[in-house]
Amino acid sequence: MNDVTRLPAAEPTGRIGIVHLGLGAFHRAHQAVYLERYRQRSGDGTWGVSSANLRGGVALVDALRDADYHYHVAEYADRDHVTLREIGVIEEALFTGRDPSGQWGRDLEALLTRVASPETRIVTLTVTEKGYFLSPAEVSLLRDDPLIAHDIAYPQAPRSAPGILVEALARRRSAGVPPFTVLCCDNMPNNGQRTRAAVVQLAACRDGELAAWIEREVAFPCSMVDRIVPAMTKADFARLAELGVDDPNAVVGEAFSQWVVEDDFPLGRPAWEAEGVEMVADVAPFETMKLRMLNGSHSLLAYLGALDDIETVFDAVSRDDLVALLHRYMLREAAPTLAMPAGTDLEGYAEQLLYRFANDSLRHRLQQIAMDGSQKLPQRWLHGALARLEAGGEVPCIALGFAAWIRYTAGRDLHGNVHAIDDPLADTFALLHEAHGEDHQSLVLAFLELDAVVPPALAKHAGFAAEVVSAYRCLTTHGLDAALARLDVPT
Ligand code: NAI
Ligand code: CS2
Repeated sequence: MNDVTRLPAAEPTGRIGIVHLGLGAFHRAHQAVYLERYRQRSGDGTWGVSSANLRGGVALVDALRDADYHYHVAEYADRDHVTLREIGVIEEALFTGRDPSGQWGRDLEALLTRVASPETRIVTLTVTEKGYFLSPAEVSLLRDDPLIAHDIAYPQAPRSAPGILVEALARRRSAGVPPFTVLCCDNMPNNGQRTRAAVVQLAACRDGELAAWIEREVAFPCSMVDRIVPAMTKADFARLAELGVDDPNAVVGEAFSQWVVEDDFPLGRPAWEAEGVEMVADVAPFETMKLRMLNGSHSLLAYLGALDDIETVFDAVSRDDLVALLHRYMLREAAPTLAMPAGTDLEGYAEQLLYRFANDSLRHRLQQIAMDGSQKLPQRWLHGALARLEAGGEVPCIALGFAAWIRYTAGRDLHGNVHAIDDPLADTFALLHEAHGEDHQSLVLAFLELDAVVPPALAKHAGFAAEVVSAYRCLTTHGLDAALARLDVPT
């Protein structure tokens, strides 16, 4: 390591203006970094963060408390250049999920009190796509999901993120406190509007007037977030220990970071623009670009690579044929579907993405990206595929990716190695594989009929179905190299 920059944390202020739901790796390495930089530069101490885990992650909450809420973020430009940043802006950590003994809601009242407090002006979220309990293809609340059914039955003791937002907003409304702004930071299209839909639909199950008030009064700006922050590995901790950082709460990410936010914060916000946050009127073009080009490429690598025992994004882009596939996918299938502001250089963006994927200091496991495919594929591939086909184009890369996803959901790679399927629809996938077995055509058609995932017009597109069936056949019979060769990308 040649170049290590060490940056200490600012002093805590005890003043909390933001509550975050979803204290995961990404929150610690993205939003918290912007806020730490803002606090240090501006001296404004009013935007401390209370961060909560609603599902899993009790150990992290407790470990952060034990460390006085200080932790490190290692930002790697490459193997030789790292910035080690100490973060102190998270000033409280709470846990409201089910603890290992089966008890729910340890810090729920503390969280609800915090969110209902007039000091809280913004609530941010990174609870993953499935944490909104919306059907991925449509924007309708999954009322039958056990957690949502619980929150409908017991709205004052909520367990889901939408449930916590509804109860906190109800408390503010009855106390005459104006509502906080809800800022979704998950990788979803129109993420603010989707969050609003989940919250309003859940509120309507409890009180129509509350739902109408939320719809009218609460701001749900959209945002596009970007920084590659893989789950920590033992090797990451060992590498940090060599740099003198012995921190169980540390996270490692790339040096690159981007945040584009719709500027709609009625109760105010930090002056994020000074830290490089792009405050804009309309996030949609940037969000769609990132989801289809970056995340769409990630998912292609995830399913194709994981089927051939490739471990990480770095390993995958060390293969020329997979890089060629990404070029072709980004420039010929994703970019033509985007309507970007004048002057946006999509070829340059694609090159930059390939450069970021080749960061030799990140061990971004393909199995991590492969999880929750049912929640990710509509926005990453399927809406774009439909748009491209309707415009008379072709989508062989997406068809191959979709075939790989179907094969991946069988829980075995092309060499027979078993992997777990981490997806809310995992049981449905297992039933489909059991019912259709080796009948490739009927298996593919059954997956295309999953209307929670596949837009109906795409499912009905005979050309797309045929392309997925041939790709599936080639992939499962002849392997990855042959499936890529069939697409005419170099092997
Ligand atoms: P992580 O695995 O470290 O943390 C996941 C977080 O989501 C935890 O706080 C967990 O408690 C919460 N969660 C999961 N399911 C939930 C549910 N059903 N209800 C409530 N909370 C739930 O993952 P990480 O890296 O923090 O990523 C989280 C999300 O952040 C991603 O799904 C994505 O939308 C967004 N993101 C992540 C990036 C990354 O590179 N890690 C980059 C850009 C966005
Ligand atoms: C990845 C993203 O896990 C995934 O599905 O595609 O988390 C990706 O790393 C980020 O969106 C990068 O900003």
